[in-house]
Order: sequence, then structure tokens, then C-alpha cells
Amino acid sequence: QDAFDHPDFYAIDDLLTEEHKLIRSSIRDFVKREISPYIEDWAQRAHFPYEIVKKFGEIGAFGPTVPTEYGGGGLDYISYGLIMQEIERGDSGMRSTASVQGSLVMYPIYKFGSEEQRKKYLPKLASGEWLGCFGLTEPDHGSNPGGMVTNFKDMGDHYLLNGAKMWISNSPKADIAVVWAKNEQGRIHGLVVERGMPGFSTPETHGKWSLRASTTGELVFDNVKVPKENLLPNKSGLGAPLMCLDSARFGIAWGAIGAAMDCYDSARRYALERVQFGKPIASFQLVQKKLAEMLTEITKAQLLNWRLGVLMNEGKATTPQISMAKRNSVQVALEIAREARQIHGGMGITGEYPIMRHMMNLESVVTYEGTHDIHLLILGNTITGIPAFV
Ligand code: TGC
Ligand code: FAD
Repeated sequence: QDAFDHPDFYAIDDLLTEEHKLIRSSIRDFVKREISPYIEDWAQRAHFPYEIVKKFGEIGAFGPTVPTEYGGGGLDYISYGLIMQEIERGDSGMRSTASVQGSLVMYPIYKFGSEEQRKKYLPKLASGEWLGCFGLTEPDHGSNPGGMVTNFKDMGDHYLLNGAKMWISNSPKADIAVVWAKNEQGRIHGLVVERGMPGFSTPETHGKWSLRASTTGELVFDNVKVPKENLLPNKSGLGAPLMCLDSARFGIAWGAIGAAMDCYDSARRYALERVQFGKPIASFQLVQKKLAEMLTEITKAQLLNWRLGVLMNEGKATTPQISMAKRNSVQVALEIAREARQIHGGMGITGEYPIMRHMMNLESVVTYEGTHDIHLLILGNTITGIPAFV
């Protein structure tokens, strides 16, 4: 018997194919076997389990939508969403490792790279032989990446790259980085920077209270000579990294609901087992209210995510639609984590239960890939036609 019974109050499974359900249960089994038994310990010790990279490669968690000829899974976006949902049910930091590799490293190389670049990098990234990272955010340019100062100069036979990126998931262990930098005309391009290039370093960021099992760091470029063939040739401008973010934010919309499901599941079990005043706390109306609201919000988000997946598959999803889903899912998950924490009473703050870890993780998820308020402003711009960013 599956110990985790995902809520499916509106029979959303009927909207999934047999393949979707198979993918979901194989990733769920993997998470139960390879992540859930160890994640509290990794998170408590701020340990990134590097061996998970190869294992993610083996189960097809990297680049599921990338065509099979490049090592990807050749799957649709609902499959991708389900994979992210199941991994994040285990831990948001583990999902970060997978979504950065798939949506932010493999996707730009596949979409904007040359055939040589696709063949050189994608199979190794898909299999987990190489780990990648994505450098957009800078110390002084987070929500406003268009203001970036990292730059490269054309030196004839190579480019010379200078600058720094901050808050980069996977960076301390990454073999390659997809880096966004401005050329001498101020135009943004993507470059593949490889570990070992002189002048390139990846210092680790310590002291995080969130995503503790994910490794985060900087990217520092001090006169790094980047071969000309490492520039992604097929798209430039801020739109290129923003397209990658569309794909990653879609995965986060599904992933965050995975974390919410885990909190709901744990809260429901705890409420049925924990006795106070001679009764399970699940018999009190206030506890039932919390559980009913959790289930309602999870169900609404599942439907939104599923519909967005269909639009993604049809190539019709827009950035504001993706913003709405990312923003909604993370907010719902954070609120569910907080309510679940209350249901667990004092036990909710310990590593005996996954709640506090999910809650702390979600404080990063609500900020990265566009903050909660930036996504609101993207929607506000769509509704009114007035950009309120500046
Ligand atoms: P704006 O003027 O709106 O757009 C600039 C140019 O880009 C075009 N564009 C798009 N193109 C393709 N796809 C999209 N989704 C696009 N969105 C915009 C746009 O048409 C324009 O083109 P052109 O030719 O006119 O120049 O740009 P803006 O500077 O006003 O910024 C808009 C804003 C604030 C929404 C955007 O900058 C933004 O989304 N900021 C948030 C930054 C962000 O999300 N950073 C994430 C970093 S990566 C990360 O967090 C990874 S964590 C992963 C993990 O661990 O899981
Ligand atoms: P700021 O942009 O300084 O924002 C601070 C506050 O001001 C926020 O509340 C924001 O909403 C608000 N604000 C900013 N502008 C406006 C405005 N116009 N109107 C209203 N409010 C505004 N980046 C990468 O490139 N690659 C990665 O792999 C990556 N991984 C990350 C991993 C972690 C754990 C974290 C925490 C971040 C990661 N990021 C990554 C960076 C992330 O994308 C940024 O933190 C995020 O975009 C916000 O930028 P900032 O932290 O500089 O905040």
C-alpha cells in the first residue's frame, strides 16, 4: 500500500494518460527510496548529496521535454510537471537541482545552441555525468536582470568575460554554467562557461536557512577567456533568459504543490493520530477547517497547473499565465505549510516531520524565478497595459 496518498479530490487523474501516471509513480517510488529517508539529515547538515545527480539522470529527471536524440525524455509538459511535483514532495532543494539542469541549462542549449553545442553538452547533462547552473542574477541586479553589468569583449579569437553572478543554484558543483552577459553594444547573450577555465570560480554561499540540501553559490569571472564557439548563437536579448524562466517557472508551479501535498498528507495523518481532550484533534472543527482549506487550495492549483500544462503542450501558454500559476502555487504551499505546522503543534518545528523544512524551503521558492510581487506586477501589466516595474 502506497503510504502517500496524493489528494485527487476532483478526479484529475482522469485527465492524465496512462504514461503520465506511470511516470508519476516511478518518480514517487524513487523519491520514497532515495530522498525521503535521508533528506532531513542532509538538510540539517546543509549537505548537498552530489550522488543524486547521477541518479536523477538515470530516472530521466533532467530535461524530460528535450528530444530523445539529445538524451532527453521526449516527454510532454504535463509529464515534466508531474516529475517536478513528485521530486518537490520530497524536497524543494532536490527539485531545484533538477529544474535548473533541465529548464535553465539544457533548455537554452537546446533552444539557442548550435548543433555542435547540443551534441557536446546535452547527452552528458541528461545522464547526470555533468551538472550545470544558470547565471542571471547579480549582486545588484536581481528582479531587474536587464540592468546586469557582467560583460564580454570580442578579442578576435575569443571573448573576455568579466563580472559576477550571485545566488546560483548548483554553482559550487557545476561542470558548466550558462551565463548571461552583455557584449560591447550592451546586448545580452548566453555563453557556456566551463569549470577549469582560468579566472572562473564558484564560491559557495553558506548559512542558508532554506534549501539547505541544495548547493548555492556565486559565479566569478575575472578575465575569463571564453572560446567563441561557446556563445549560444540562436537568440540574444533579455527575452532569451526569460524564455528559460517560463519553462522553469512552469515546473515550480507543479513542484510547490508537491510540497503542499506532503504537508497536507502529514497534517491529516497527525490530526487523526494525535489525541487531546480525549479525542483525535481531527475531530475539532478548527482543525477540520484547516484541512478542508488545504484540500480546496491544492485542488484548485492542480486544475490550474493541469490546464497550463495543456497550453504548454499546445505552445499557447503565455508568460502571465505562467506567472499566475507559479505565484499561486507557491503562496498556497506556503500557507499550507504554515497551517500544517500549527496542526503538528510543537512537533511541527522538529525534523521528525517534513513541515518546517518545506516551509523554510518555500521562502526561497517564493523569491527565486521572479518574486511573488514581480509576478503580481507581470499580471498587473497584462490587465492594465501599464508596466509598474519602474
Ligand atoms: P521587458 O521589457 O518586459 O522584456 C525585455 C525583452 O524580453 C522580451 N520578453 C520575452 N521574450 C520571450 N519570452 C518571454 N517570457 C519574455 N518576456 C519578455 C520582451 O518582449 C523584450 O523584448 P525586446 O525585444 O522588446 O527587448 O523586461 P523588463 O526589463 O521590463 O523586465 C520585466 C521583468 C521584471 C518581468 C523581468 O525582468 C523578470 O521577470 N524579472 C524577474 C527576474 C527573475 O525571475 N530572475 C530569476 C533568476 S533564475 C532563478 O531564480 C533560478 S532559481 C532556480 C531553482 O533553484 O529552482
Ligand atoms: P530584489 O530584486 O532586490 O528584491 C527585493 C524585494 O524588492 C522583493 O520583495 C521584490 O519583490 C521587491 N521589488 C524589486 N523590484 C520591485 C518593483 N519594481 N516593484 C515592487 N517590488 C519590487 N538566480 C539565478 O540567476 N540562478 C539561480 O540558479 C538562482 N538560484 C537561486 C537560489 C536561491 C536559494 C535563491 C534565494 C535565489 C536564487 N536566484 C538565482 C536568485 C533569485 O532569482 C533572486 O533572488 C530573485 O530574482 C530576486 O532578486 P533579489 O534577491 O536581488 O531581490
